[in-house]
Amino acid sequence: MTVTVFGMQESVYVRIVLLTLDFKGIPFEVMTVDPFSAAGLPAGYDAVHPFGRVPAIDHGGFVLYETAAITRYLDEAFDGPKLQLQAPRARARMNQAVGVLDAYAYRCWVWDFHVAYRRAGGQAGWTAPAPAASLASRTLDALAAIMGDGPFLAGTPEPSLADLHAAPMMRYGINVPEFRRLVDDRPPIRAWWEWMAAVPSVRTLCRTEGWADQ
Ligand SMILES: N[C@@H](CCC(=O)N[C@@H](CS)C(=O)NCC(=O)O)C(=O)O
Repeated sequence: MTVTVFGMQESVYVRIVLLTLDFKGIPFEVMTVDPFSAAGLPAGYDAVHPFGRVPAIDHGGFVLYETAAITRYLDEAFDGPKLQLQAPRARARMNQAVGVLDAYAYRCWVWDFHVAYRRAGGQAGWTAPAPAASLASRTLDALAAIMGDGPFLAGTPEPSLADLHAAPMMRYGINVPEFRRLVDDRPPIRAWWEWMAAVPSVRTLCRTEGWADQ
């Protein structure tokens, strides 16, 4: 049964769900909902997502919002590679990485770096405000610490939901030269991104129209 995803492809959180669907091999369709469009949300969308955000899914009448809930549901309800670790400590590390990404990395990497850089015209010498640069370093250090010997973010030999949560945020952040230098300074994170960036669905689903990804 096809999963319907409500959202738009530019959204980091929608991309996380789309990557999860792709890694699991689950058929899906996207129903475009863009909270940032001039037209606003479609009538009735508050019955799908009471906070008016994306993504949400509909799986045979089971409607669900909140990305971390959606990805865990998709992993558990469908066959395909298991994207959650079974061992309690490994699962805790995976959930910890997702928590760090949501609470500290998303706003910094996507809005304070990528969006601010683009709004400033994408100039080569652009620098982020000091608090954002500091937070970017701390989030990258925190993820490197969780990752340990890696190669994936939960410290595992195979990708997990943590990696799929991080990739769309990294895609946006790393387009900014200053952010890219911070990643280059952390070889395990750089090596992780090299692997993720080469995944076909990361290349296609995390592509921004009209923007040359670095
Ligand atoms: N906690 C939500 C966050 C989703 C979220 O913030 N989505 C953004 C797009 S990436 C959105 O819908 N923003 C619309 C708005 O802020 O009005 C989740 O995990 O799904």
